[in-house]
Amino acid sequence: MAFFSKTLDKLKGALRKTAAVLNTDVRTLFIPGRQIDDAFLNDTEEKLIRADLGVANVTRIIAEIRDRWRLGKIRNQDEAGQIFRDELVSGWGDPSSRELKFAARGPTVVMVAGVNGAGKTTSIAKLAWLLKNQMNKKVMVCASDTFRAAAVDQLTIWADRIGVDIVKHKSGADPAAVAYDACEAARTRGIDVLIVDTAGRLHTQDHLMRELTKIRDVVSKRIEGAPHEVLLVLDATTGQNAILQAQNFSKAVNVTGIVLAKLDGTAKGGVVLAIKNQLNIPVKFIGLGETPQDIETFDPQRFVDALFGESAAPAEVKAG
Ligand SMILES: Nc1nc2c(ncn2[C@@H]2O[C@H](COP(=O)(O)OP(=O)(O)OP(=O)(O)O)[C@@H](O)[C@H]2O)c(=O)[nH]1
Ligand SMILES: [Mg+2]
Repeated sequence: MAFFSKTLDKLKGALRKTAAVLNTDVRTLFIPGRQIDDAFLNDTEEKLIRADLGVANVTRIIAEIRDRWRLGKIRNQDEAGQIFRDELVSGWGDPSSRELKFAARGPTVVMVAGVNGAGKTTSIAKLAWLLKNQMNKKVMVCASDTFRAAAVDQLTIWADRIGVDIVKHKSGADPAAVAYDACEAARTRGIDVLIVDTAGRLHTQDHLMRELTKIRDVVSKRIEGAPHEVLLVLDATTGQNAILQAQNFSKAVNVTGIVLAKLDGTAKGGVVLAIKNQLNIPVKFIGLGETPQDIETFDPQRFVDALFGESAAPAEVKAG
C-alpha cells in the first residue's frame, strides 16, 4: 500500500519551514565543488540539530562524514551531502513494516491514541478518507473519546463529510462500552476497518492509561486479533518532545505505528528522521494539513527528497 499526492509539491510545501532552517536546500548546505573543512562540518552539524534531526542522529552522521574526509576518501561538500542523504534514507527497515496491518478476515480494528490536541481525531478523518477512497474499504469510526463534550460532535461531522459509519454514545459514557458496541456493529455490518478515537491523555495519568487498556481488552475479546493496529498520533510541532511521548506511551500500550501530524508549517519536521534512531516504532503516516486529503504514507526517500529540495521522479498514486 502506498498513497501519495501526485507530485512532491505538496510535501515540499509542507516542509518549507523545516527546509528554511536548513538554509533552503541541500544545494546550499552542501555546495558542489567546495571543499570540506572543519568550519563546514561544525556549521552543518549545528544547522541539522536546529531542524530537530536529533543530536545523536546528527552527531553520528557528521562523525561518519568527518572520518571519511580525514581518511581522504571524500573532499567535496557534495560528496558529504550524498553520504548524509544516504544515511537518512537507510535503516528504516522493510517498507512493509510501514503498511497498515489488516485482519485476515473480519473487521480490522485500529485504535488511535495520543496526548491532548496531538491531532488524533483529524488523523482518523484522514485515515477514514484514505481507506475508503483509495483502498475501497468499508470504514466505521467509533467515538470512544467521551470525555470532552465536543469530541463526539467533531467525529460525527467528519464521518458525515467523508461518508463513513459512526458508533457513538452520549458524552460521559464509558469509552470501553462504546468500543464494545462498535465491534458488534462492525461485525454485523460487514465493516472492513473500524477506527477507534480515544480521548487525549498523558502517560502520567494512570487512570486514563488504564482506560486505554480497558478499551483494548474489550476490543480484543470481541474481534479476533484486535486491535490490529495501535497508532500513536504525535504532533510534529513539539519536536523532540514527541519522541518522549512515544517512549512513554509505548510503556503502557503496544504502539504499532506512528502518525506524525502537523508536519506542515513546522520548522521541526526533521523530528521524523530522529524517530528512526530513537524509537523502534515505524512511522506509518504523516499529516500535512487540516483536511482529510492531507495525509501521506511515510516514505523515507520521498521525505528526504522533499526536505532537501531534490527533484524526484513523480510518485505514482497507487491503491491496494
Ligand atoms: N496544520 C495542521 N493541523 C492539524 C493537523 N492535524 C490536526 N491538526 C489540527 O490540530 C488541532 C487538533 O486536532 P484534533 O484532531 O482535534 O486533535 P486531537 O488529538 O483529537 O485532540 P483531543 O481530542 O482534544 O485530544 C485541530 O485544530 C486540527 O485541525 C495537521 O496535519 N496539520
Ligand atoms: Mg480528538
